[in-house]
Amino acid sequence: MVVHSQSAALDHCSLIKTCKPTATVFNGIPVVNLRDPQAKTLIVKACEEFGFFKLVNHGVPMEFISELETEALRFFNLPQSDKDKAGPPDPFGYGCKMIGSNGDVGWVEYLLLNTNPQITSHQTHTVFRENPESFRSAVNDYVQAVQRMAFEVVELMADGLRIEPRDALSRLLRDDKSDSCFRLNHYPPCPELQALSGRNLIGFGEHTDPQIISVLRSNNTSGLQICLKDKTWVSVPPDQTSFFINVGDALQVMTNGRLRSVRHRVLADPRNSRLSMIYFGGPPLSEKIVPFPSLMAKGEESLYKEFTWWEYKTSAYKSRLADYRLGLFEKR
Ligand code: GA4
Repeated sequence: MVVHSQSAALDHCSLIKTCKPTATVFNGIPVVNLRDPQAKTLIVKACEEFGFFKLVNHGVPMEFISELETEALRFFNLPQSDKDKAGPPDPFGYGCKMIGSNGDVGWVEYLLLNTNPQITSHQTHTVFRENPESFRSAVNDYVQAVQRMAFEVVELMADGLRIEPRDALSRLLRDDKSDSCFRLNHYPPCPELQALSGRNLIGFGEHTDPQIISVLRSNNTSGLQICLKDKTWVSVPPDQTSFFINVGDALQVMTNGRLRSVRHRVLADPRNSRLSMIYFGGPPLSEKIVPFPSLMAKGEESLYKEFTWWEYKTSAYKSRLADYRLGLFEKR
């Protein structure tokens, strides 16, 4: 995304919503040390209260993180015409400003990638065709390490919730047919708009993630905000050495509403570019998304109608970013 002049920048911005940078910086984000013997209890508590927590001592090698950051920045710094060759994101590939296919826009450019090895040959021809092998290998090393860590996190969740067997969740993410994906988001700075209006551009509008779990890592530029239970928006202080874990809609249903999927958004920073990398762990398309029986109290009924991940995903992809997607599947 190359900004040539102030007026060109503002042209680009006209469709993108802005927001006063007023949300308070929140220092109450729960922090979980993956090696803490209490981790399972702390994870469940954080996911019940916020649907969100910060993970430290996660075991993902820092070199994988910095290699991918270098490769991703090299890609996003290419001329626009080169990046466009890796698009459009239908469903995987490079996208710029347009999010999904129903009219959502944001001050962001991104690469959406599949993590399923059966589909990656398609990516080889689109995304990685014009890019060095070092990019593909940095993505693979990073995604594999983050997946291993995510499997451990959801096993701890299952333990903490007394879901049996303890791999009831992780087996969905480990499955060869797991419908998981990976996203690199780049939010360029936009100083002109900030100077003129005192407002920040919305990089990625408010939404919940449809999958089971999302694992986010960003550079040290702020921008991520989460919505608390009382509906106030707070800014999450960035931490480039840690991961942030989000509960997704599917996990909210599988725990019959005990864990809540977190509404979040990203504001672009006027001065610094933000780069984030997110793994979205989803189940196989044919998987029924229903509450785990071992978690239900005697006589407790599901709050949701029965549906498969394919049905939920199809419905999600027809929705606008900010929609409350679970509403269609609630019993009432
Ligand atoms: C939000 C989470 C992931 O980034 C994503 C997004 C997807 C897209 O960018 O194409 C969606 C969005 C996300 C939810 C509603 C639909 C689909 C954009 C959109 C408007 C890849 C996903 O799985 O769902």
